[in-house]
Amino acid sequence: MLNLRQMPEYTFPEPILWGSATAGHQIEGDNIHSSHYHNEQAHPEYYDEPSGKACNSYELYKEDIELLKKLGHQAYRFSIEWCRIQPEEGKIDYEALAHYQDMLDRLAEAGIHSSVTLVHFSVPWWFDKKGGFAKAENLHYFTEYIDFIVPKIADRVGSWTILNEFNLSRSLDPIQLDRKIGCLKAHCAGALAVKQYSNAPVSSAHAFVHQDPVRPLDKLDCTMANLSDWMVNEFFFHAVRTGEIVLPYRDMEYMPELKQSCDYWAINYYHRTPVTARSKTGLGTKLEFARYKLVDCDFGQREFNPESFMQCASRITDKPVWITENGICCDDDRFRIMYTMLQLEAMKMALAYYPELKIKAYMHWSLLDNYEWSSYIPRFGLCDVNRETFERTPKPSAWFLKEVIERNGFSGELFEKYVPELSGFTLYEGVNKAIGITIN
Ligand code: IFM
Repeated sequence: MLNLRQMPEYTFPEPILWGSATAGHQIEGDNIHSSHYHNEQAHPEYYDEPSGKACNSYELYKEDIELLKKLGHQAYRFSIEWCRIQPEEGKIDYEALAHYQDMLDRLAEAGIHSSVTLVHFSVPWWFDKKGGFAKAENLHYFTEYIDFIVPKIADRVGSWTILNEFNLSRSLDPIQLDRKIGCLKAHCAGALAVKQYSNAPVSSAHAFVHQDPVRPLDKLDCTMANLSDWMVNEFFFHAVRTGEIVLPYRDMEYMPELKQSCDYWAINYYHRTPVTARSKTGLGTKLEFARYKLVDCDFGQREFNPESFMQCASRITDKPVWITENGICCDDDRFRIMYTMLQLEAMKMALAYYPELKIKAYMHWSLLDNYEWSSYIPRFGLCDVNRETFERTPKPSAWFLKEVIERNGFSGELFEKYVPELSGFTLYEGVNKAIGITIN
């Protein structure tokens, strides 16, 4: 068993580009022209709370860049909100453009690599109303936007992700399939358009969730896990490797341009999904020992599962891998440090097991405690954000990561420095129920 305190000093064999990631809607605040903001107002019943002012980063972006500097980050992944640039169909907001240009300039001055996401879930409300990416005839709105924005910022962007995590749905529902195909085509069109103006590497961020059969010897569990894996993961890798768009109950489409659409694999890695044939949803429950919640709400991404990173990594050795998100939501920051240690160890082991694997970047999700799409309770941040004053306060995990960055590695002694003891912490079992467990 791994003793985190006794792990030997390890330096990654190649320099890794270290940093953190955020997304516009989750941190900027008052994102009033976005689909998400609209839905939060129109359907409060689906949300625990609205995003409101989020972390007020649209105003405080200079402060955020100072924070990145202070924490030693070499790269910052953030998204440009399409709906701020085009709040209405056919209308450009030049002030918003100047805002993002200034942000990119300041990041460049600070020597921080800008990793720009063009669509991190939220899109303009006017585009969503037309059916968004699920409608093939809407694609031109996106490519027109790309042709506008990219030349205005290309000289300052270090790397691109066109879309974020459109792979996630396992659904066979026709609209979901249309959306997935639409996103794949938008990714492809976006990547090719970006390449006309920029030499910086391009990809789309893939939430790589290992689909784990609950009973590995059960034929139907494995069949379901394979199907889920195709729906969530492999359809994307397959499309980019071969140009074939292959989804169930659809004719295959061949788009040779897809083959040039990713220079690297942008991987958001958090956890795995247990898959079972013995439930209507196909989803297995988390194992009993992973049942305790690290935040006071029901939230899936709470599992420590570095092994499944190894399984994912073994499948993506054919292009450089950038970890564009990785992190955990927890109230007790010591869990974040533990989780990150285990992830670093998994990266080390993956590099040792799969010599062809190239891990080029690691961006922690997230710089700030931010709006987790429905609630502020799951806290992924390296920095706490005061919900009234918006003051940012780095947590110990932020200083821990700073030292990882400085060494391009990690050690048990570093862990010991930041987590001298692990007792007296709070876990939650079920909704709003704190339980006491002591680990010595
Ligand atoms: O907050 C999200 C992010 O927007 C996309 N990836 C997963 C994160 C944590 O849930």
